[in-house]
Amino acid sequence: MIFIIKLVFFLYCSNIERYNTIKFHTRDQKMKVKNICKSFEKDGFVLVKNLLKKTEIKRVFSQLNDLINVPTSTIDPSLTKKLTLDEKYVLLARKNPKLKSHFYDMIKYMDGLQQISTSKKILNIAKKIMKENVVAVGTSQVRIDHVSSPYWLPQHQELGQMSTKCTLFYIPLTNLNKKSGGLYVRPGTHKLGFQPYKGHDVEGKAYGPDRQKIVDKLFKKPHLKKYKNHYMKLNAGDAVIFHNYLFHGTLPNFDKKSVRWVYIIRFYSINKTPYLKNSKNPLSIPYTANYHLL
Ligand SMILES: O=C(O)CCC(=O)C(=O)O
Repeated sequence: MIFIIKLVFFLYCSNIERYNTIKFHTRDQKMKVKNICKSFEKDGFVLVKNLLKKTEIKRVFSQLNDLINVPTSTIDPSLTKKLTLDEKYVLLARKNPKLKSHFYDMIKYMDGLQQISTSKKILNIAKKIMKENVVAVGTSQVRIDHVSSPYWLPQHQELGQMSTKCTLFYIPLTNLNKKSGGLYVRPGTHKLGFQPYKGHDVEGKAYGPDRQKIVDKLFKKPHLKKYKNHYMKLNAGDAVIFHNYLFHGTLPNFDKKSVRWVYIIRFYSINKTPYLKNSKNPLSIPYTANYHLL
């Protein structure tokens, strides 16, 4: 725990606005997208303010509430009106963790979220960044972290996906700050390409928090020392768009009063999809694959 608190402090100290931040809802969209692509290429990520409108976020929360009412009413139907969405989620996690997971699994099928991931503005950015006419809209999910949830992820590159070329959109649906944690990245590391380290061939969640120490050790090597961690304070609707080889991780939510809701969308390059190139390849690239050879 002390290690995590130190990490949060360190990340805050290094939170200098050296990186490009682009405001989305202003004139000259073409220029904006050009700048987004430029920053993405240089740093491996770009922060786009206000990518989602307030109305879009409101709609997602309204759908999440409708969705969670179904399992919540199995505990007590009157709770659907009495409790907030956060309260329902925490209650479900405590009283029926299996049904809480079913709620989580169903989120990605909600039409409100699918509408966002296939919206013109988001697809246009993804295609321009990836320089492709067709992209595969991959697994999108809403990550939910409350104070005792163990799902925050030590730093990693995005492996185990459909394609070796992938662009991620990390979009908080609630404001994030020092307490509620969230995403941090190591700018520029996308240019390193695939970087193997002890345990990279195991999914982050399965490997456990020791993964962070291994990654920190990797970045103590003389040629990697220059890549420092960077935390961004994000508001609901902002987006961090980042490259799959950019080292990134999340910090736990220390805020007892609020649940962290973050929408994540992944876009894949069809040209870098091994499944399409060899009949023996599985749809998702195994973590154990040698990414240098793909
Ligand atoms: O939101 C999270 O905790 C994890 C996000 C992330 O790093 C990922 O999905 O790869």
